[in-house]
Amino acid sequence: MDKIIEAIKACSIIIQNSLSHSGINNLHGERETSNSSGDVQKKLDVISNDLMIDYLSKTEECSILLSEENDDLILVDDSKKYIVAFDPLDGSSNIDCNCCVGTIFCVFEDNHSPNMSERILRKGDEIICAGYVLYGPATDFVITVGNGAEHFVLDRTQSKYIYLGDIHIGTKKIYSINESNCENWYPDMKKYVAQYKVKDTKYTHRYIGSMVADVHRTLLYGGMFSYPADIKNTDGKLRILYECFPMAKIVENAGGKAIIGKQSSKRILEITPKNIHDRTPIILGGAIEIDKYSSE
Ligand code: AFP
Repeated sequence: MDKIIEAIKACSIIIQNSLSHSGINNLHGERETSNSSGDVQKKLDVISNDLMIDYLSKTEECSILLSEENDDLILVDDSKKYIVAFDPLDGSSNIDCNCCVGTIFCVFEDNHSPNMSERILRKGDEIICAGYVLYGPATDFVITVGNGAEHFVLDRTQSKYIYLGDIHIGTKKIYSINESNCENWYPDMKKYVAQYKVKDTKYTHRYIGSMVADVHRTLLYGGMFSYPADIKNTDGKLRILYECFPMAKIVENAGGKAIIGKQSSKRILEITPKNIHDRTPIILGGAIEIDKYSSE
């Protein structure tokens, strides 16, 4: 699996460079295509996706790739050991205004089941490695392989990641959610978020609208991040396989919790998706914040 991690690090350095020069190189703006989710693709979404597929395929360790940008699975080499699910450039609507975006991924061991669904649609608890890259003022790489969540930062002069330490979820009082949807939330979510606004015990609100940045802040500073279900988007917005699973795995291994919400305190990692691009509502963060949620 080392080669997979090295490939993702190598891609991230190229993506970081492309992002830094995207204005100069006319890489802002949209293409005329949409991805599997119907989202309009940004030019850098496509560049990052091609890069990830190319580098991961060349590791000779991947059997199957599952990307946000591809409707179907990408069969690389049936005989190899690992399945990698990834979102090459999450939060890309933030690129043109120079806000943080990220790459998210997780790895499963291929069980080589003759039934393709059983092979690729696996429970989150089966993930053996998960991580993300945050392209911000610095480029941060966070990864979990087994226990703990390790934090690296890119030394741009040497194109090398430097280990900063392990992450233990912070304790600051911050809640992070797109409040413009509050009218459409279900009663459990309205009740849950109301607790963060109670006089004297009130939390601060922060929301970037870029999952990697919002989750990274939640990990380092503390609090909770949520993209809940509502009456318009009954499964929320975020994808299970390559957005919610990796983040849930990292948050749990950093000492936090990640649950579905929507009348359910079930762990995100207990979900088994039915389709590659399935969505789930999510609430993640410190144990104190997640325990405030009640499904009633
Ligand atoms: P884009 O990739 O279209 O920018 O969407 C980003 C994202 O999938 C995720 O990173 C954010 O948490 C979430 O959407 C923000 O969605 P809202 O704009 O609806 O709050």
